[in-house]
Amino acid sequence: QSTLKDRLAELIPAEIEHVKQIRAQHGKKSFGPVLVDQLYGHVSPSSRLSSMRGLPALIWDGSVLDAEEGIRFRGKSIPECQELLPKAPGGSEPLPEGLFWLLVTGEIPTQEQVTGLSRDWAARAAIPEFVEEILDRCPPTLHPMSQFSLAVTALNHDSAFAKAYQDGISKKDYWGPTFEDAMDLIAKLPNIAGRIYRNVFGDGKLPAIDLHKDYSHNLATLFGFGENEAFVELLRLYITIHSDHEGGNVSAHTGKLVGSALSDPFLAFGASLNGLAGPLHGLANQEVLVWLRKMQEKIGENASDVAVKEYVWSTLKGGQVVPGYGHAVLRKTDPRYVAQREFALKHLPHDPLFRLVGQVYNIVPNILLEAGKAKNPWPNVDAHSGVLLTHYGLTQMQFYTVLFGVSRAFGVAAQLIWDRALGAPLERPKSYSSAAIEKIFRDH
Ligand code: NMX
Ligand code: MLT
Repeated sequence: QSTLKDRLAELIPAEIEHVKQIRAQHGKKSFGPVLVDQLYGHVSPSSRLSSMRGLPALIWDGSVLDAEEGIRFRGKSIPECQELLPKAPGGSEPLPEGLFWLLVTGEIPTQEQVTGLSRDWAARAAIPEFVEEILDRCPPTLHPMSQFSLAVTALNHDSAFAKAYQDGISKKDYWGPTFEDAMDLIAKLPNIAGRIYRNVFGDGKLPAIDLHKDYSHNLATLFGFGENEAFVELLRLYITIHSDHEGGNVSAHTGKLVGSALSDPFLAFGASLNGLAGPLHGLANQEVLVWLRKMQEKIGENASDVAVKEYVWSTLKGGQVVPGYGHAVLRKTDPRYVAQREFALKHLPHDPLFRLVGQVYNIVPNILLEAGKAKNPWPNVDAHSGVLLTHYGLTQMQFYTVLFGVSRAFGVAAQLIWDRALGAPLERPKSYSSAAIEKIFRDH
């Protein structure tokens, strides 16, 4: 059985040649015009082209997002991944270990290869004592995402890449220690996330990682839900669908940008987490639950459609966004929302909060269309995730984005490995002053 690193070593030379070929054939071809509006971002409600929206600027083979169809991981849709990727014994959701193998190699792994990854990550899971101390000293009032980012950044202390760079590693070998750091990063996140959860919401005591269990099972155990097989299955699905969303989203792009300075994967992913912590990106999963709870407080638990409509309008009239709705790229209901809805229909069809989410789904898109601003009135991944976690007892909504972060590490780590393997250079787009724009176009 080849390990992931052996398989990568086989794939990299061919991919370097492949990229050379593409560049020789198409390297000097234009990819279309860039409008001045795209540089400014927010211009005016009537001629609005958001910041760099749609600007072709990045290469990432791991996943591609189609505005109508949603995400495909190495060409595979979410239902295809659910069907093809290996599962836990007795389980029906894909193991995220398999998704990582797919993101890195483009290949569906065998059950043995996936078990090998589970074992490898469990063996690497311990975090340094000083990182435990950093977390233990954080006030419980510090947002879990800030704690998460602090701890991930601190893992840079033991970075194989940073050390190899100091020791004078050759460029062509960068990917090796990057791979080791990427594996360590993913492996150590459960202990970090578990510690934050137990410190902020529990008694600070943490069970040990089981070397024979899969990643999601260990993660669930660290939160105290390891005995609940349905919750473990939810985590498997959750991590898989949140792992990657092509290269341009804030967290993935930030990781790539920071990694391009040859900052190691811990520093790069720490930066990703800071982007994910924003309410227009990953924090939206927390915001959805906060918004739903406020709605329930205001209009009661079994409110009429009319009352829900009024509440949605009051959100918009208050100059706020409806969290969980809209997307920078998608123009249809997010297939990640659909996958979670199907999970809910199978496991918790009568949950009252799930029914509220369904009611909101029937109401919000029409209101956003009527309001006329949002380019996409449909729900995104965050509209659904918190309801599932709440159902199983993980009710602490401030923690939800940490779970998104654990998942997003899979995509960012895979991308960092390939960026170093393909010799991706320092990212440095050009910025212009308004005076320069006026000068360039004076005679046009
Ligand atoms: N509620 C109210 N207004 C909205 C919404 C919404 N859900 N979505 C977009 N708009 C507004 C947006 O604020 C903008 O208004 P203005 O011109 O006054 O600035 C206008 O519609 C046009 O925005 P778009 O071009 O449709 O959206 P953009 O690509 O700039 O932003 C999001 C995309 C996702 C940031 C935006 O849809 C949003 O704020 N959604 C709510 C927050 C959310 O769910 N974020 C999670 C995204 C997924 N993720 O996990 O990262
Ligand atoms: C994501 O998963 O990163 C979000 O849907 C945001 C995006 O794709 O821009």
